[in-house]
Amino acid sequence: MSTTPSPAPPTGPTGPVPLDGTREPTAADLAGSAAALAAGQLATADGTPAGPQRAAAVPGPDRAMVTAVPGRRATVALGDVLPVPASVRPEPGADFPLTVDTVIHAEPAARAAADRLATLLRPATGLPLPVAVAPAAGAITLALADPGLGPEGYRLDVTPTGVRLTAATPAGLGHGVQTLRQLLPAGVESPTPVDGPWVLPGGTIEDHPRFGYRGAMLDVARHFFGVDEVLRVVDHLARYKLNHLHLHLTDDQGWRIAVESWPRLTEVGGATQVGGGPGGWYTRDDYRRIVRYAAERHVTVVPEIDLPGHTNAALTAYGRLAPDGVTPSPYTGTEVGFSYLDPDRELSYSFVADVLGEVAALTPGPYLHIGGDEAFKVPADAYARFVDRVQPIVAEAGKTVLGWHQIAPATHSPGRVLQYWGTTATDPVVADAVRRGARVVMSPADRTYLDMRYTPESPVGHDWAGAIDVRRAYDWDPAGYLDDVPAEAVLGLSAPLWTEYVTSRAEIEYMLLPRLPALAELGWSPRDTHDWAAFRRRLAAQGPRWETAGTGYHRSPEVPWPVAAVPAPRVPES
Ligand code: TNX
Repeated sequence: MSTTPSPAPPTGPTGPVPLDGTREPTAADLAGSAAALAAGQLATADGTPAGPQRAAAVPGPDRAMVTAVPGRRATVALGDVLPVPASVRPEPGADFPLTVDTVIHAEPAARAAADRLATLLRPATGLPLPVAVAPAAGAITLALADPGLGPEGYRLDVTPTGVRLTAATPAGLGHGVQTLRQLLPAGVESPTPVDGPWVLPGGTIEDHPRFGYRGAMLDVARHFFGVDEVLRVVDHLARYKLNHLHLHLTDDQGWRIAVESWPRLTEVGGATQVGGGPGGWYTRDDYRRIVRYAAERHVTVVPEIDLPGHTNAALTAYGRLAPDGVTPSPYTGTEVGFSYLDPDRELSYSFVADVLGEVAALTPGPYLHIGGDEAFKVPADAYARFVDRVQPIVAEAGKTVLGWHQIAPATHSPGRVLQYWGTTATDPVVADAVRRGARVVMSPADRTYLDMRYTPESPVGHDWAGAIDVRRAYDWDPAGYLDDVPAEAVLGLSAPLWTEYVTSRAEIEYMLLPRLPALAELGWSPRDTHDWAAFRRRLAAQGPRWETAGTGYHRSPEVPWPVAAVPAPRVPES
């Protein structure tokens, strides 16, 4: 696949956009928003202040300032959650108001989820919301108790006398916490206290995901993004109940993960990026931090070491790995398909074993992604031999193979998963691999590629798979996309964000939002809830949430966004 250079961004009025949400951002706006984030002026998606202020204290309780207003009704309908829950039974009149006296009650096993809920709700509500082990009247209770909704499911009961969230696992509780957050008005995203009303709508939600694999990919190789940027992406995933973060850690332009046995990979191979900037890489501790932060939010990190192509950065670090033995120059362009590890040399395999062994040891999740795309210089038989040797190395490292669907022709290895990024509904080679036991994660480029422009006029992005606005991202079925691949073989979907032309946190968010929630809903919600008219209305309600949190997004004309109404700061009562 060749890549198309990004045209110059359109010129236009500049100003404090996209945060006022009234027009599409220009490239300059996106840069300005990035600067604000760097200065710690905006908030992270999970509601805590960004950047240097991330660790700042949650506002303390101030009883004089916070009063329950009797008779106030919930302002969000029980079903207005994204992704839409599997089952919603509203109970009008059974709303639950949060007050200064509201306690979050959690047994020790549910404590982490309770703390997360309190952390999400305290800044905007200004309520103390203490987390207690002892049961309390009128509490929000979180309990690990199996409601029979599967490993990620949860049940939420909201009554006037208390709220109860139950799930069989901490992940289920985590998803329920995200639902609770969305049932409060948009102001809940504010990093500082604002007016509510902080009232949860009455009724019962029973919810569980359609697919077990719901992911997004961030390419940190073409442009490098630091740990804080990655954590913020995790926040966006968790909010919409996505559970896998695929990190594209290596490519021609950069090697981004420290490998102790081959230290020059990062020292030399991590030193630049597209456009010639300084690049960067994750130390082992950086990577552990990402993995831990993601795990706390029930997101599994899937590391990708792209092999045998997309390896120029590795070859610049260790010229002896280069097929012709000649150390190549660092690459800062956007072409693909020119570099490769030699499938006919033993050194290639000891290198791969060292790297995959170290990355596996740092990764608690089950998958190692071995890439496999666009190895244009490697003949098909040599390529298949290479994959046949690398797959067992992954198994020896205790992991399951994930790879781009180009690895399909290779021998089946137990559990292996193909990530389909094609744009055609028919792929006999993939269908054959599935018959031999492979399963599939769907990433069709014309639906899920978050690096594609929304429209030809978008200021950022590729266009080789066409423009993808929200409806195009939403209106398809992951289980029905590929002919001759049965629904049972489809583990789910993942949305890749390649970053040849994405250079900042603001640009990441502009590309993610609002397509990420569209894809998240495809991954989570039952097929029979699929309804563009209802979806676009629920999606529209996310706009004020992003604006309140200081998160930029594409104001797609396909979505009936409300007129921007960022809540005013609360005026303390005298
Ligand atoms: C194809 S999708 C690629 C990447 C590019 C992307 C740009 C895939 C497995 N390979 O190398 O970054 O297109 O959209």
